[in-house]
Amino acid sequence: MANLLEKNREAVPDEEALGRSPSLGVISDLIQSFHPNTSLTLFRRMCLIRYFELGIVRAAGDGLITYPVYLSLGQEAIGAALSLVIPEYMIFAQHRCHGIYLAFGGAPEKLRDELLGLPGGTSGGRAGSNCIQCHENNITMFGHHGLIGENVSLGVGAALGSNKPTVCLFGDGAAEEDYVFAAMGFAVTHRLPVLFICEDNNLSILTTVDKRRSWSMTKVAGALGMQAFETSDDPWTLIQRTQELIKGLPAFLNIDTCRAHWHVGVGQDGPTEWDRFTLVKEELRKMGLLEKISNIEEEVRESIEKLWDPKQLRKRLGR
Ligand SMILES: Cc1ncc(C[n+]2csc(CCOP(=O)(O)OP(=O)(O)O)c2C)c(N)n1
Ligand SMILES: [Mg+2]
Repeated sequence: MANLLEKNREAVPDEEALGRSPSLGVISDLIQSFHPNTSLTLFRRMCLIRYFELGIVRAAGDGLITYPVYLSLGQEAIGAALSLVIPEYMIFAQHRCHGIYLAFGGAPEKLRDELLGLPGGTSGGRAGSNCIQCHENNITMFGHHGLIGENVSLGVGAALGSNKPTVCLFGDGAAEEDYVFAAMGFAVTHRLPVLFICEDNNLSILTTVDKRRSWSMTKVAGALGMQAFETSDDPWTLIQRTQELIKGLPAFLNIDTCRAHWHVGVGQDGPTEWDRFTLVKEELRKMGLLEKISNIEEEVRESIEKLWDPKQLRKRLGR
């Protein structure tokens, strides 16, 4: 067994041997080929996710949110980038999905109410953070029900039945569930229009990938017969890669990213390996967009802070 594991490790390609880094697979200077307005929209969506999630952290600290929450802080670039390329896809989301919901245009008030357990929530306040549904604002989003990776099989089935373009999002932990491979293989055999996205934050609760497996999900997806890329969460690279991949579905993208808060809840273990939000701001600053991004950030921060105003929340909760 030990020999087999050693052999598999040797087979890991050079770029993966470099390990996790913010520059893994990143296409340099790609930002310059984008219209500034696209980059600003991208940034606005990242701000929306970041400040919404920070609102949750505050509300939980004030004792106003008492349900479990799965935060997208640190992983904002993924939803923001995908929402620009595949806005009309059916979405089969995992438990950590606030960022996807918000970036694709889900109403922030409804997500807030869901987390507060109020009837105005996405599921009338009865499903909670890990199961966000949306069937309005031109979004078709199905939430997760408890078994990690189940949304991959469900999404493949929905694509088979409807032939509608579909995106299945799952974590690096969910990627290890047997039914995920089976569903991906089925999608290849039947040429289904499914984009598989692994939000690889290198953690399944608290266990890092190297302690859980000796194989690469990107290689497995490639071996099943679909196009597969590995990259970190630079949003411009994500846009470019997604545009390429959707020309020939099914396809797979493994995105190295960083979870800034605990698996569940609002606590933090320490600083993340990288903070994509700050890196994106720096890129935009270099493009001469500092004033514009400062205004966008301020505007989004103010509007989201109103949404999470503790006085209003207490009133809504009848406290
Ligand atoms: C089939 C199944 N096994 C185990 C669990 C317990 N569980 C819940 S979340 C989780 C880790 C998920 O990690 P990952 O898929 O990487 O998503 P992340 O939380 O990192 O975004 C596990 C093991 C579960 N919900 N379902
Ligand atoms: Mg994970």
